[in-house]
Amino acid sequence: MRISFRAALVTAAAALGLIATSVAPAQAATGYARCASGKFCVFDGQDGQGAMASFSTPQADLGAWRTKVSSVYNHTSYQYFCLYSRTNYQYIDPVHDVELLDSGTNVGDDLYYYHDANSHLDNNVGSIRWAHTARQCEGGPEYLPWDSPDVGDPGTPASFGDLNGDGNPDLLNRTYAGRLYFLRGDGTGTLIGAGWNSMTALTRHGDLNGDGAEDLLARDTAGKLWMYPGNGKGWFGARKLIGGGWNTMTAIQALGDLNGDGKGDLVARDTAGKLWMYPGNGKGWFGARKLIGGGWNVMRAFAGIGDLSGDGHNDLVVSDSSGKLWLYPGNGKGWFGTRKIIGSGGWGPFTTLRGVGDITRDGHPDLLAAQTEAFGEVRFYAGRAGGTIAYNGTNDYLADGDGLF
Ligand SMILES: [Ca+2]
Ligand SMILES: [Ca+2]
Ligand SMILES: [Ca+2]
Ligand SMILES: [Ca+2]
Repeated sequence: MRISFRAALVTAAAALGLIATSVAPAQAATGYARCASGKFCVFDGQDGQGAMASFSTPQADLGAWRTKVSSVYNHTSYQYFCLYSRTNYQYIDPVHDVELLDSGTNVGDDLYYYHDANSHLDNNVGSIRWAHTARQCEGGPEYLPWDSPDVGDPGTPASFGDLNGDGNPDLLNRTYAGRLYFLRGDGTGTLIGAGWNSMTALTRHGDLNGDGAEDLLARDTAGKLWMYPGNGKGWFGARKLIGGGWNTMTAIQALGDLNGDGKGDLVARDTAGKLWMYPGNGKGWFGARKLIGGGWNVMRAFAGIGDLSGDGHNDLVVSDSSGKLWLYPGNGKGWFGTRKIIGSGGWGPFTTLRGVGDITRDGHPDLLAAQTEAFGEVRFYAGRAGGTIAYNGTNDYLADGDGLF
């Protein structure tokens, strides 16, 4: 794992009360406010003072400014700015050779507080560029380059979790910038669209509108639930409004067919801890909901896993507040049989659980567990006969703001 150099540095600076504010000075003529919209600006004084140069394209070599930059201001639409003490964005693995500025919280800053693996950045910036994710500052793609080790292996092709119908389960990655990518498991990603940070919940698994392709559900900040019909190629058609009032739900999980009619269903937990089952009608929305449980506020992360227990009915995996992991076996009638513990503890940090289909091609669906905090591990657990799971390796690490669905 790469060292979270920036995170450590910023945390230490915050503890010492050293983080500079981004408040524009009253006199715009000499401060950060001089930096025009769309530009990245460098200053030879601290706090936006002194001479200024502004850029709208990446600079592989800052030239005469290499020994002058003491403060910077990000007025671009990119969340990240990447600063390198060397030219040509040189980055040395495994130690970060780059510093990142996040326009969301730190649009202007003095370089006095920053250094990379080579040297201090104050009066020593060789190259600059901007990015949607921290991953790009390190020379990677914006999206999580998920490379499933088993893609293309022989064995039974997966159907659960396969958005594009090639037999390999897929993931969706929402980046820090709210851009949604389709990850097919071969390390590549395809941009689906931008603006997805307006969604407070995303969930998929199962065909909701009866065309055979897996669909996506998303709740917006206003509490509206939208259905994005999968086109079977890894992206989605025009969304349709399912309904409003979904902000009363603290968990929303699609899990494929739960009641045995072949149509994708949904479970949702409300603020009172009640668990509701929304039966899909096969047309893209849901019939009358049914109460299927109470006391679910102790549950944390949810995953529609597919049929882990091996009885032909889709199941639910959830972690609880004590860090245990539970399998709730679907009974094929729309609710669950007696739950079974499949993880005795330590699941608390894994705030993201996802059913990822059968990536190991052994007929048992597998589980993804990720620590959503910055730079967290993405682990895979292989489903086993009898409804158990076994650790199957760490594939990747999340960057700030990554969501996986
Ligand atoms: Ca696929
Ligand atoms: Ca569909
Ligand atoms: Ca159903
Ligand atoms: Ca089952």
